[in-house]
Amino acid sequence: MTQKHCILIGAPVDCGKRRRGCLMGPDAYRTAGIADAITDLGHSVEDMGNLTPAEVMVPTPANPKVYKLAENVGWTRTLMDAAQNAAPNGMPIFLGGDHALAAGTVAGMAAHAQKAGRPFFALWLDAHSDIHTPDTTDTGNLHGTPVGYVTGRDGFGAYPPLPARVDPANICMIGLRSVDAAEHAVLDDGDVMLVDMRMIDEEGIRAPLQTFLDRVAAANGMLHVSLDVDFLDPGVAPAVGTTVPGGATVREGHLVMEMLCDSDLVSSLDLVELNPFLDDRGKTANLMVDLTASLLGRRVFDRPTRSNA
Ligand code: HAR
Ligand code: MN
Ligand code: MN
Repeated sequence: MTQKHCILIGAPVDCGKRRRGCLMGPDAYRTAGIADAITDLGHSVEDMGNLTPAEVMVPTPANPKVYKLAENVGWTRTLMDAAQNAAPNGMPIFLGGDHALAAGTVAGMAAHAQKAGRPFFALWLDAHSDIHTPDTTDTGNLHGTPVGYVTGRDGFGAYPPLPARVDPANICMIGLRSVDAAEHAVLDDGDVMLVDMRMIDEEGIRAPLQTFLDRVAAANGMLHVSLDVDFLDPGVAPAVGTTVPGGATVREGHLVMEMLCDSDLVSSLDLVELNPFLDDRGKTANLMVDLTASLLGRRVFDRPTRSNA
């Protein structure tokens, strides 16, 4: 892949759900050596430190279950601006923080792509589809809503106006195994490319990802990758509040990242939902850093390993 300038942006967002701990995520990635892992691969890196949410006033949400609306809206404002400011200078890597942060990062990167005159695509690696709205969420946890926001669903009146709506047809979700009824209602007849765990069991993870990447390449698109810890199986990645059994293996995770590297299409990355309070001696933070390294070119061999005979 081409040499990158990686811009680490700490987003200690912890307001997207009730269980606390994701605020420690950015420092866990730093402790696990994310900056050295990147420079060891020949890229340059800068660390912007941790951001804080804008102070905003919001109306009382119609759905009384909605948790910490103002803080979520403030983070969205802050991260939307941070993404648009960083993207012209390199590849932003957002160190989460829970998945509520993606409302801001994805919207900001979509706005950047629009300014650059390029179509925008998003790859959502997650057990969950996160396409609720503040009105449809059963839990009130807004980390279940960022895809709803960026695709322009109704119900986000308290949020910043979307600078660039993301076309659902330009989103691919891989790893799905926990989708709520209200999410099915919008996904079943919609345009999002859905790759659930059964499909991965039956067909492997390579074929559907390649199909999506070919589409991004054909459109000369910019690709944002949002990697939720719970995409991975909790046996290998326990440090997450929303564990769902039956997730991706370590090798499936690496293969995705290696294919993304080969494609050279990725313009930005979210690392989300890491809760270091729940980790087992840093194993999840280390795995997330290793996956990032695979995305940026770490390989067992630098030459093709299959015989051409
Ligand atoms: N669908 C469930 C809810 O809305 C769980 C959402 C979990 N979302 C996280 N993890 N970002 O993907 O509460
Ligand atoms: Mn998620
Ligand atoms: Mn998830």
